[in-house]
Amino acid sequence: MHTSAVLEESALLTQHSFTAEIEAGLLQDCATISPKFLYDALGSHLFAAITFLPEYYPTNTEKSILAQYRNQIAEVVGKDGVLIDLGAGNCLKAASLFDSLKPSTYVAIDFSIEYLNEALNQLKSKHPEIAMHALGMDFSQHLTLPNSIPMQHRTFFYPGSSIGNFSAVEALQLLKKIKSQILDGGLLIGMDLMKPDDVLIDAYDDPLKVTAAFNLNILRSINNHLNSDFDVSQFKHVVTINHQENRVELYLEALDDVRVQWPNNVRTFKKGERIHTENSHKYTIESIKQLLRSAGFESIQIWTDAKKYFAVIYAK
Ligand code: AVI
Repeated sequence: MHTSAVLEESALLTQHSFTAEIEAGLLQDCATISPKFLYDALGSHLFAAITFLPEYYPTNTEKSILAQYRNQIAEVVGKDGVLIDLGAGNCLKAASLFDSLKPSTYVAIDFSIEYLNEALNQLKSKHPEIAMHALGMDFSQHLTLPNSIPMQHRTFFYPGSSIGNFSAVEALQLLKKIKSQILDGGLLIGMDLMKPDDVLIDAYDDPLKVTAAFNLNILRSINNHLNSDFDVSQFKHVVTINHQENRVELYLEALDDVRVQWPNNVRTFKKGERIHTENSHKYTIESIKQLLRSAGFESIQIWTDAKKYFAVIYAK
């Protein structure tokens, strides 16, 4: 079969499995939508906007930790390696490490390939000395890198506490998968720490309502995948803190009785009924160590900020 036909067929299979996954989530008593569907082209731009909000402390705090400890980090990571950016988005975080880590190869992986290509094209012209590859991949399902990417000196970069958007079981599985792809390299990961509720609420329900737009946009993303007729104006963004599970939870709540249909199916939501769209887990230094050790990492180095809001970890 011709390569483009193979790609088209695999895109169709992926679309088919997405449709099944979305339908199953919507038809549950407590409807859920996987947070990966937040990141369509607009959603990726909205998330990038969130990272500029003063209330959204993770990005700036992580940035300041990476800057403050850049020499120590460069020492443990080493130079001339392969930097593999999981959930690369606009690639800006990884790019900020290029000067100190001097990677020979940069592999940017993200769910949204269109957005990734846009970002990477700009970066290529600025850093012609680095071989760059963009991979559109749901790495939570499969983390298989092309054979052309060397096994030696790999550093997986997983910033922003994106690991926190997975359940404990999924996070452990993903970390084990990453560990299995590392020979002599390591994992540089950002993880968000537990903190007072008001700081979390401000960060996830910001006054400019950018996070609300980001969350509501998932319904348009679902309309595109499922051919459904969600109307974003019939839902509102809701944030709660689950202290038992140490996480922020995002929902979309029906403002009235709502009927949503798509080919061969229908779901009604009573006024006040919620769709669960995201969990964002928060950690302690101890829970970080435990999680990474369970995934098989033996050496764990942790850097935090003065307020202990966020942690950057290098694990081998
Ligand atoms: C990508 N991820 C780590 C973000 C978070 O903080 O959990 C997603 C996000 N959701 C709302 N605001 C940001």
